[in-house]
Amino acid sequence: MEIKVLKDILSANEQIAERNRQLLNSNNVFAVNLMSSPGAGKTSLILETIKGLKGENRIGVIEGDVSSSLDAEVIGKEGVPVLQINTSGGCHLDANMTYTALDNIPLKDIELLFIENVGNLICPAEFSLGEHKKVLIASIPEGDDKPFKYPLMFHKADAVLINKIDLLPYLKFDIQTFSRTIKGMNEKVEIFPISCTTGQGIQEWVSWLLTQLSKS
Ligand SMILES: Nc1nc2c(ncn2[C@@H]2O[C@H](COP(=O)(O)OP(=O)(O)OP(=O)(O)O)[C@@H](O)[C@H]2O)c(=O)[nH]1
Ligand SMILES: [Mg+2]
Repeated sequence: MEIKVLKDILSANEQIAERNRQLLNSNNVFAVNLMSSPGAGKTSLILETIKGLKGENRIGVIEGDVSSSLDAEVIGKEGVPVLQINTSGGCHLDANMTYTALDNIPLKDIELLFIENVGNLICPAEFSLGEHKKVLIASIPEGDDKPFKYPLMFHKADAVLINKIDLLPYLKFDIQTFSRTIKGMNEKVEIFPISCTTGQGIQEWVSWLLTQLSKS
């Protein structure tokens, strides 16, 4: 019985996610669902990506947090449309919250929409938002065992960014083994080692993103 309830919730979410996808497509908006554990670097990545795109693409951002509008305030300083969703305790965004946000952000002025999910490696993986790509940030301080502990997230990601590689000299993290593990779970996944602090790897990530945008 409990399994049925969960299935019903997920299938209701999937229907709204499909409506979101149609709304995004009809406005020519390409949406990226950005997921990670708290503090892995989602907001930093959005800032570095805005910088890397050099004003050549029309960007919008939806910020999901349990509480506060701190991230939206930081992004707002870049002069791009930004909307904060507070989940009031909820540990992930869902398609319905995203639908409300899409109704309140100027889609006509946006071609690339980042949706920063709530910092959490478990629940966001279950709930589609209607995005075109799921991007996961894993960071060096979290350790290289996370694909074993949170497999669904790694299984569903279209791209995994390994952030904070500037910290590799100080922490134990084997990038080659980590990458091999993820590829073993999800052979189509793209992997980019990056540092939002030094800018290393950001250009490669931005190139991939622009290729996905041009294919959409
Ligand atoms: N050393 C280092 N620190 C980084 C890097 N990227 C982000 N940080 C720092 O990590 C902390 C968290 O970064 P955020 O971008 O706020 O992370 P987040 O995933 O958006 O965090 P939440 O929204 O709270 O889940 C900040 O202090 C950043 O300055 C990096 O590449 N290297
Ligand atoms: Mg953030």
